[in-house]
Amino acid sequence: MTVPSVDCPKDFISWQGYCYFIENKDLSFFDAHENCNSKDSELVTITSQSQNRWLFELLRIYGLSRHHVWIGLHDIDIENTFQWLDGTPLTEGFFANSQPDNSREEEHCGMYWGDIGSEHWNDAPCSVKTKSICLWNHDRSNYLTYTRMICSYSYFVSRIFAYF
Ligand SMILES: [Ca+2]
Repeated sequence: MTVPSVDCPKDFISWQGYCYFIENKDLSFFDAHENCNSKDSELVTITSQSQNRWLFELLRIYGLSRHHVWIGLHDIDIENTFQWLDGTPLTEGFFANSQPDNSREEEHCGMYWGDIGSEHWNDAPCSVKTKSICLWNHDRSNYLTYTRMICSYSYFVSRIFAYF
């Protein structure tokens, strides 16, 4: 497969034309989102099983296969309708068999599930402080996408404060 070459920012890892950053600090989903934004990036959007497996292998290399790791997935707007922070709807999810379960009706954010140590996901309370993965917004010229991110960000902030 031919993929476009890309020069990643410092500390980002290149794969298939995209750049990823593993954040080792323990942050809530919202703080992880802000932390990614401070690096011109967003919590990661995952759109294929190959990408999902590669990211989990990366976590394993970093010694994080048994840690929870935030990805950019949430169902804050509509319960059990998951979407990515960049506004992309979830088309193919890789949740663990028992998930998402919205336990205690307070789980609205998506993560690699450290409990099971595989590439499968769990929905968890957004307030959990744990690791995260950022995906660099290398297409800064796409004004429409960027504007949509800012709009959804404002909405996201207003919603998240309603929860906490
Ligand atoms: Ca869950």
